[in-house]
Amino acid sequence: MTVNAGPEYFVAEKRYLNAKTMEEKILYLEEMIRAAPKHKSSEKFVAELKKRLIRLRERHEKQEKSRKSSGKKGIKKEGFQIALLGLPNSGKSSLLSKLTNAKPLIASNPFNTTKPTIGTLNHQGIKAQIVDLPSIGSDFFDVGIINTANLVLIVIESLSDLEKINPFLSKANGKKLIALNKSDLLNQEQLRKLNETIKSKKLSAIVISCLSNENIELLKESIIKQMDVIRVYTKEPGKPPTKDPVILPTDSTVKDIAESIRKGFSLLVKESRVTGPSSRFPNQKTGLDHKLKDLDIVEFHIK
Ligand SMILES: Nc1nc2c(ncn2[C@@H]2O[C@H](COP(=O)(O)OP(=O)(O)OP(=O)(O)O)[C@@H](O)[C@H]2O)c(=O)[nH]1
Ligand SMILES: [Mg+2]
Repeated sequence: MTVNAGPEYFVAEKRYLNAKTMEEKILYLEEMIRAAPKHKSSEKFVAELKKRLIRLRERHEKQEKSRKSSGKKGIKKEGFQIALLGLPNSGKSSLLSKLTNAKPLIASNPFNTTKPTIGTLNHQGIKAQIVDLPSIGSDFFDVGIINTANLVLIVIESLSDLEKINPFLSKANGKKLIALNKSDLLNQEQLRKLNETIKSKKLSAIVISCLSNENIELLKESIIKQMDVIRVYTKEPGKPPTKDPVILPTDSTVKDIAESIRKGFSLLVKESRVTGPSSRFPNQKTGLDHKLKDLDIVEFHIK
């Protein structure tokens, strides 16, 4: 610089030249403009700096726009959507790899995930889309999917993490479930206390470990419970039940499952027998209006 400037200007300029991100560049350029001499002879110089600032801001805005749209691009909501929310390193990507077929990047350094990554949970025929998100605090974190997901799975290492996470849930429309990860790092006493606190605070939380697999199956079951669907098997007399269940909304009836086999099928039913959580005893004879429960088996005798 040819004009006389004070030391503040040079400090800002040095920071500007060493800035690693666009945000930092903008910040220090603003400081340079503030600290630049205000006399007549430097007018042209200051005008140049301001022009540079405008160009930087424009470039930054463009970058932000494309970053945000690329973050969401490819994330099409398919059926029931679950979003993973948490602080850096809590184990979201590890959990995605445990619950789905996805192979995300997992590493011991934080902020490894830089874009939403999808996997499909397929638990006994019930499917859900799971989206692993960049951690809170990441440049790439975007709250959009958290707000619209059917279920936010909050992945934490300690209950105290919830304080930092709660502000990001203020507009979340879906249900919430907490996965308290890394239980393998706790001793018996710590585990006992943790479970006690969860119980006394009535938190919807499950203590899991992606390392030892503790409670991963239980977590899957809890997710399914949040989906408000039931799995019902059908069978023909004298034959074993179907391998894959029929997925129905909760509160579905024997008539609903009959109709799901084939439209009009319920009219052909002479007798239906239910074995499972909704029956008082195995092979209970029921009417078409009998309300089914998850994991029931329905046997149809037709006319
Ligand atoms: N001991 C232990 N370590 C775990 C467990 N789950 C994950 N980790 C480790 O924690 C680190 C972070 O795991 P990630 O799954 O990458 O965490 P993340 O939440 O996706 O983190 P970022 O996306 O990088 O912010 C890795 O070193 C994992 O191996 C667990 O249950 N127990
Ligand atoms: Mg990750």
